[in-house]
Amino acid sequence: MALDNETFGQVKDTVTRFVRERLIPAEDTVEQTNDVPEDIIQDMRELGLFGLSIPEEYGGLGLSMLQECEIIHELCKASLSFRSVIGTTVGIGSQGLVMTGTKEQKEQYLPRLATGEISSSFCLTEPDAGSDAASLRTTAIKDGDHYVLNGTKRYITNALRAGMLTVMARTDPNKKGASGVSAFLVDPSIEGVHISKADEKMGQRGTKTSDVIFENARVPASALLGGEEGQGFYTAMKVLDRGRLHLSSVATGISERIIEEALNYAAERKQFGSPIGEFQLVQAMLADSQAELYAGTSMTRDAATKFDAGDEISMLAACCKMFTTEAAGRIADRAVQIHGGAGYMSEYKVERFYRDVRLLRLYEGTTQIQQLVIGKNMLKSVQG
Ligand code: COS
Repeated sequence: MALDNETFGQVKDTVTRFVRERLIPAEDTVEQTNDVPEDIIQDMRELGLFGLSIPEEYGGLGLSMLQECEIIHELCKASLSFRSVIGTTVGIGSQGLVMTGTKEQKEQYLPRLATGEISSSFCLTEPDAGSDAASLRTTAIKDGDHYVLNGTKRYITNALRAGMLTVMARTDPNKKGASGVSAFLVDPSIEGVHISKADEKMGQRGTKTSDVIFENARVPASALLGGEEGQGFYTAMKVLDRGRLHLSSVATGISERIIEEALNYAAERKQFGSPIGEFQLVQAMLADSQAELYAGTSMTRDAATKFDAGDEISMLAACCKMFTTEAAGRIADRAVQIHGGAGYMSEYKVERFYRDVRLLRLYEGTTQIQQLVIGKNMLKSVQG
């Protein structure tokens, strides 16, 4: 699925304008209030941003992966909290349903997700199951025509805003690994689901993560994603493969913005009688950042194009996520360096962005997990 080029061009122009005219001017408010204003979220609904990846037949824009990456790159030229509001609905929260949901499940949730009437979250991580996702302990035990969920999910982005949770839980506690895990679509307003207050974080103020606790939460058997037990972990992995391309565009978008901040500062700030951008050591930092941005956007475009063609992209997505998020860290660090002492002051945006991008190397799989995925796939290609 993809939008025709002309309509896509219009959507992209609209997002570019929205970022410049609405989001960037609201960045300080988000930082001060630790929240994204409701009128901005309403504008995002009206622009169709919640429905970027949802098929047109369910009311979304039905973008291809390549198109989604381009829009996310544009959106992430503003503080990352804005993208976070739509991020789980566009990405990991809804894509299990899009990929493997039954017709009834899609009809139940996708139209409301596409308009932003409800948001979704992806509940995989637990207090004792982070990188080792297959060791998750939340259970979903069959009881007549229901499943009963018990367990705790941690750092769940947008759980406080969600109307639908995609929850990975163990339906067969006797099977310890991946094959005992199933996925469920859970309405968080049902009895037995508790969402904790938002976590305090290093950066990305305005994004909301919390614990989701299940205490004998009864969901109908029809909530089992795809109607099949034992598929939850595999679905989660496929969702994360795709999510890592989305996140690579988050990294390249904010990197472009950070370079712009550093470049503008270097062109204006004078020392030793000249703008500091005219000094070769400052140019070297700018050049390294620009080359890394170009490499990151090019590889993400390439992998997204291959994803759209139906190729297997686990390894490429991990390469993109690892490279672009590590590069974003270096780019933010150089931008602070170019700003000198000013770069450490919250008055300048690079101080904030430096903290914000630190998360990119951690969530949806740490850099070390990406290395494992790349290494395993490389070996598989020679060992079969
Ligand atoms: N697509 C489909 N299936 C996949 C897959 C993928 N990308 N990756 C792995 N699988 C399958 C494997 O084929 C294997 O299948 P079998 O049970 O039939 O053997 C199963 O899943 C388990 O795979 P593997 O043995 O590689 O699992 P491990 O437990 O060793 O680890 C990693 C897998 C580390 C890659 C996984 O746990 C992971 O991605 N962890 C990070 C989790 C993460 O990103 N968390 C962030 C939470 S969301 S913000």
